Amino acid sequence: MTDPEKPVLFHMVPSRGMVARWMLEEVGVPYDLRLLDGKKGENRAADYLAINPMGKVPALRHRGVLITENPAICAYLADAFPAANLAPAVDDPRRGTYYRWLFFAHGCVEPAVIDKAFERPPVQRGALGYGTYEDVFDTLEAALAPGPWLLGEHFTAADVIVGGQLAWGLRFGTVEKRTTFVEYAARLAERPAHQRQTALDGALIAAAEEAARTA
Ligand SMILES: N[C@@H](CCC(=O)N[C@@H](CS)C(=O)NCC(=O)O)C(=O)O
Repeated sequence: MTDPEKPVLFHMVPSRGMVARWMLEEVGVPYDLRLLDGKKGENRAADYLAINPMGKVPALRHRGVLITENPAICAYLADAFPAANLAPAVDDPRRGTYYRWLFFAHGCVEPAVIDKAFERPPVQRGALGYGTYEDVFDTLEAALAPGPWLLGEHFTAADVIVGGQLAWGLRFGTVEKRTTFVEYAARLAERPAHQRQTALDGALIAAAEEAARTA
């Protein structure tokens, strides 16, 4: 019998699910993992499509509800487990700043980074939600410059999402190695929850590589 109070993460490695898992580690509650093998097409099999018709990970099930989209998962977890203090209270004016960066992450940073990675030709600045790549990263740099986190001293779910995207971009060369970004990523990497997630997912990646080698 599964406990509806225990979050279940539908996950693959490597994937954006690693950011959701980092968030679960920040929250610090027990969770179950359903690991899918993308190489075997498990995320496109009927039983998973019944869970998420997009065939994408991450997906989170909690209290009988399914949540997809990384920022939604992170924001949901912050609210569902308020003791972890990963979001400003609903009546705190800084909730506005928090929403701003959560949505900026998905609406601006993610498409800018992906367009860059796949060398998609630029379209009109006015028509593109994120404007230009430079606008996105200049804006983010200014927001991160005071530090240590997007909301100053308060580390929130917005840092998990933005930080996850920046770390990916720095690693794969789609985000410029500006000092502000590099130092922010280094601070994030020092977080115990981030280190736990990296070790746990690193072990899964190593096991998958070993299985592929010996297959
Ligand atoms: N908009 C989704 C994107 C999720 C996504 O694209 N996940 C990739 C892994 S990084 C995936 O599941 N790919 C497998 C596929 O589409 O078949 C989110 O932010 O959570």
